[in-house]
Amino acid sequence: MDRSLIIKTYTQKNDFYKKVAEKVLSGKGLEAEEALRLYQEGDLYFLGELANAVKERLHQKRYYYTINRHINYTNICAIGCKFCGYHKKPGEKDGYTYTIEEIIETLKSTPGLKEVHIVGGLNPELPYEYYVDLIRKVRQNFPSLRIRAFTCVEIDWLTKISKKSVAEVLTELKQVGLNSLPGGGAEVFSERLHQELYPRKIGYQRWLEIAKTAHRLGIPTNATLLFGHLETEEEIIRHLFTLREVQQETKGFYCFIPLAFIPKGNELSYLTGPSALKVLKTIAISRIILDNFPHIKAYWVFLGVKLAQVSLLWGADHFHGTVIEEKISQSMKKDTVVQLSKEEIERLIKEIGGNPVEV
Ligand code: V47
Ligand code: SF4
Repeated sequence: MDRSLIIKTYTQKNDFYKKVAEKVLSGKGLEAEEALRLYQEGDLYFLGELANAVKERLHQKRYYYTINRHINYTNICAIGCKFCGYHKKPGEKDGYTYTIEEIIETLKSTPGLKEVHIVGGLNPELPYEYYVDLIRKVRQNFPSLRIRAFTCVEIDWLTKISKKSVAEVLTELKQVGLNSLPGGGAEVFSERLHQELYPRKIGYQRWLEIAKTAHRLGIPTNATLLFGHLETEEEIIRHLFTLREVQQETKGFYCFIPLAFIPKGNELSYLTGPSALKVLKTIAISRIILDNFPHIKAYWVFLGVKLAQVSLLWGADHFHGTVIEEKISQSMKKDTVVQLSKEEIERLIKEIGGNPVEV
């Protein structure tokens, strides 16, 4: 079926669908109440077609991926979020920290790398110099590698251990070679959930303040949403509209990554995690609301390869990358694939009618 006919069929029988389709297709933003109703009541296919229309307006049939590798430099974390199965408390068995030399050796053993994604826990034993030296040495050894490192949560931690300001820390990291920040640690922009699930981590006001400072200094950042646990639909929509407003102001966000909660190995393991339907609707509503974000990422490591592939038809345009060794999900899903080849990613994209673009 011609996909534009799907929208036509829906809008003919429903005034609400007609109104939102007109707004979304003409590039006018939805009101928060309209977006919430669309997310709550909108049919899965209708949401998918609208999101795909936004995606095609921005990228046509192009779908992006990169040859990348994750380095989770330490799993020791003083914070302990309830949803995290990755961290170990300081002093606990099975805690690890990589030396900078080990990290350089690991990167040398991965040919063809375009990007490295470096994140870790908040380890009280690591001095500020470790972080700066890590970026400096990675840059010295790999002059053209894109270094995406340290979430806003880690940047806040660095300000505390160095007694420097956010701008000072970011400027120093940029000077030694940092290119951008990953989007982790945003969780859900809700004070209720902050208190309930991660009270020792920075709240969303601080997370946004750090992201805005990075943008002002010419450092692009990503943004995430952790969904499928105890959040409400209203909280998801508020999170998305908050990001949309900040992006209007700074234009510094590059990619939005809706992270599907994995209910394993953590204090919320009694939950089921989001259904495939919830995942697709969340990716679609993200693409519709965040039409000022360049990219929506299908993070296959958390979604699973099959659902990530389908989500490329529901508004996502970025398949993240080849990944290799991602310990956050490995700690929760022991059987997860943590590496895809360039050829596999290209095949998955071509199978849904897309043109793969390596970035
Ligand atoms: O901030 C923790 C989340 C994030 C769980 O910027 C969990 O390109 C699901 O942010 N189930 C880290 N999620 C990962 C992250 C990320 C991943 C890929 C790409 C990018 C990017 C960023 O993982 C944490 C937290 O929100 N997380 N525990 C869990 N049980
Ligand atoms: Fe620590 Fe990050 Fe895990 Fe929270 S999500 S416990 S901050 S490693």
